[in-house]
Amino acid sequence: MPEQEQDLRITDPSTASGGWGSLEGVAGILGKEGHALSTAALLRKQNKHDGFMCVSCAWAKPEPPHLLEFCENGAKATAWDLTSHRIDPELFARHTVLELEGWTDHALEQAGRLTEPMRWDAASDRYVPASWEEAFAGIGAALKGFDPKEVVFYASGRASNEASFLWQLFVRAYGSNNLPDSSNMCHESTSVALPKAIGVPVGTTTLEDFTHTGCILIFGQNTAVNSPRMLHQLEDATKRGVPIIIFNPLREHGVERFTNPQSPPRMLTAKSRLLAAQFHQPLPGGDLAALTGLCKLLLEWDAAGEAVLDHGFIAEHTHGFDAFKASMQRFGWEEIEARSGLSRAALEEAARTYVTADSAMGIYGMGLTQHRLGVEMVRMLVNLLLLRGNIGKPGGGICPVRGHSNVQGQRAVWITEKPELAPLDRFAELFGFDPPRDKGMDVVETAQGVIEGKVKAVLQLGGNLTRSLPERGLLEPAWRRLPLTAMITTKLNRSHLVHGRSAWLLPCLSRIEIDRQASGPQIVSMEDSTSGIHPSHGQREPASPHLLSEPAIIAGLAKATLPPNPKLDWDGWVGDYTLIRRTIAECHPEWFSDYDARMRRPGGFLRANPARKREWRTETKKANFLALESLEADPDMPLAQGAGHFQLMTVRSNDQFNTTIYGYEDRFRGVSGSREVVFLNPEDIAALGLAAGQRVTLETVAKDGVERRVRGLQVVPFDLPRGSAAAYYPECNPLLPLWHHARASHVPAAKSIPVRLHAEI
Ligand SMILES: Nc1nc2c(c(=O)[nH]1)N[C@H]1C(S)=C(S)[C@@H](COP(=O)(O)OP(=O)(O)OC[C@H]3O[C@@H](n4cnc5c(=O)[nH]c(N)nc54)[C@H](O)[C@@H]3O)O[C@H]1N2
Ligand SMILES: Nc1nc2c(c(=O)[nH]1)N[C@H]1C(S)=C(S)[C@@H](COP(=O)(O)OP(=O)(O)OC[C@H]3O[C@@H](n4cnc5c(=O)[nH]c(N)nc54)[C@H](O)[C@@H]3O)O[C@H]1N2
Ligand SMILES: [Mo]
Repeated sequence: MPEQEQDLRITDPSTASGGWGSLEGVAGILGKEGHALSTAALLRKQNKHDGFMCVSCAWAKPEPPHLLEFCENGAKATAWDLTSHRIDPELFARHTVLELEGWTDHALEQAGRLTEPMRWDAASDRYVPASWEEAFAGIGAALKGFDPKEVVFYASGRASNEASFLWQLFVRAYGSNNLPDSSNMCHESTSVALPKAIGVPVGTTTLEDFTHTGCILIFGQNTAVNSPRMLHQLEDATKRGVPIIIFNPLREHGVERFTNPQSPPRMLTAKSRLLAAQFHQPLPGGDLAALTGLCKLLLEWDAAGEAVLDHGFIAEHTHGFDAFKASMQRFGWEEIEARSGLSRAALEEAARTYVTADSAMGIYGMGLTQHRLGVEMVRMLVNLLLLRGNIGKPGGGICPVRGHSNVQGQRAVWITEKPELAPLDRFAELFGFDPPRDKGMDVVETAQGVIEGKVKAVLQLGGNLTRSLPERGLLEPAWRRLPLTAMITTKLNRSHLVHGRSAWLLPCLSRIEIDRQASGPQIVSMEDSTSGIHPSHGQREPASPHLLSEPAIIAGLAKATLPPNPKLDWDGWVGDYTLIRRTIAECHPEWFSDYDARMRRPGGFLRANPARKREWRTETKKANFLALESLEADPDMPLAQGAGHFQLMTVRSNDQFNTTIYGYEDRFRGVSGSREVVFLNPEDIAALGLAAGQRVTLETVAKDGVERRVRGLQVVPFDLPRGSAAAYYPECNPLLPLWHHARASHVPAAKSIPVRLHAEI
């Protein structure tokens, strides 16, 4: 069995610097996956116009690109996809599914790429090879027997625009809007907050803004780990003297310091540079109060005669300012300090820097969105920007840093459970079927439906839901009762082992591989965090001759499931993906006109964004301030007050991509050998009589009668506020109750779980 975790080692994280390690580090990654040096050459094609778009994060791709437009984590992701390891049918012949369940998440994926379609055989508890024809016919026959409203079609944010468009078209033609995607666990708080605030569901900043900005605010986004290429822009800004102000309960040393390894000689010699001008450590969820404090200071200073607000912008472009201002006056400093965990002096320092700059950007990630009031937190950050006209001006804007490499694009091509977001009338006109108009299920509703037995089948275009969803204790047994699960996937993961009573694995090409169809090799496209749309050209021969592309698998499923309809030209689309892009453009010309030609230009193209031009497509036709009702960021948290109680944030390490665990080294946090850890403040450790390395159990504090525990976590001292704790996702997902999600967006509140800690004997 492949490599397992070893003993925990803890080192001083303050000596770690961000950036992307050394050439040696990258070589080590390639070596582990059995790569020859040719992969190192391939990395030079990563995120380049004539190359392929990285399968890791969604950060923007500059034009012209840097010499090496990839980072350590991007290199890991490429190596992981192009591994020389294969899971061939013999592995399944040797191991029952029950045996494979004993493997770690790391070991399952490290075993290599899946090579042919497989069907679970109940009699032997083994996956056995099946032909594509059998797979499509089997799944199609099953789907025809279900009520479409009982079937869920999840998409994880990696699939291309072309695959995603076909996926939602298939699902809607089948009769369902059950199209949840990874965004539901991620930036859905953004997709709900921003349309109400500024009339677009996506960020307004572009790379260009980094070159103009006077100040950068970062809330709850771990740049060095999750979008490392942004460190280029942050470093350039720092060189221009632009202050970077970070709000994060955890002292994330990787974001604070950075080593730029752009040229090989410098990689060995480069010194780290301090990026952060200020690092504030609020309590988890304390951002709501911290942002209130910042806004309040601006309002107070302006009232006292300092011209810190952009009154012209507020008058011309915004709505709701007076109600917002009144709401800010309701909150006193004592409450702001207590709830944010930050002093008034610290907030004054940040506010002073913010008002001194002519323009400022608000960058954020899961530290804001994955809270009970995640939507309100995003709105408060917009409020702060609106006060100084920092939306739609060069160097200003809101910048949600997206997760998966095409999660933003998927939503743009209508992977959404919300029917009002898709051009359904246009679909009816173009494709001659009547798309369903009722709301579909998001991921939380899907999990609830599975637990209650109302969902009959889950099909996944990527992802690993039994690991990524909350409430694992109730979910796993319910998942096994599903009549059907079918997974379009590249590698083996736990959701393939915790499967339905009939189960299929449908292995697909990685986008880094050459995708040959009737008209020749195909290119696909994705949208980055700044709405930049780029082509991606496959580079390598497929991992196996039996793999199909995602569009081809979706078309196969559609043809086996749907009644014939000449307007749904599955074979034509699969034969030539330019026809898919043409169809997407016909569905929404404003965003996608001339799609194919525009994306082939160097740098691709930016999808239209009216808010960038201060054109507000909101109900009021203005940018809307939100008046805040309360500073309580988490109505469930009073449950967790008392000795041994903590507010738990689940976070990512530098050695994972979501549920894909590359290894056991989180060098930015000084932890290696194990992921079974909990980070605690040294004073809390002392107060509870604990010691570093000691094993503890975390138990969720809730009054719903459900027992949620994770045992055997080792204590790691770390610089974070007292009363808060951090541990890794997905290992700690059994602690996250399904009902503990953002009120307005249903994003699981993974950054604030009320827990009690017990020492283990
Ligand atoms: N290498 C790598 N890259 C990735 C991913 C990966 O797993 N690995 N995942 C991708 C995906 S899908 C996503 S969504 C993004 C996620 O990227 P991020 O948005 O960076 O998400 P996290 O790492 O979950 O958490 C971000 C930070 O929020 C902080 N935080 C936690 N709670 C709070 C809070 O209450 N307030 C504030 N201010 N900060 C808080 C944590 O300490 C952490 O540093 O990254 C994408 N890129
Ligand atoms: N507690 C807690 N829970 C969380 C989070 C958290 O911070 N804390 N973060 C949430 C977030 S932001 C997200 S985005 C979700 C992610 O949740 P998911 O989308 O469910 O999970 P991933 O780990 O991104 O999916 C990994 C799997 O995708 C498959 N895959 C990889 N590449 C491809 C490909 O090219 N095509 C296809 N078809 N399949 C492929 C592989 O089988 C791989 O095992 O998790 C969420 N869950
Ligand atoms: Mo995400």
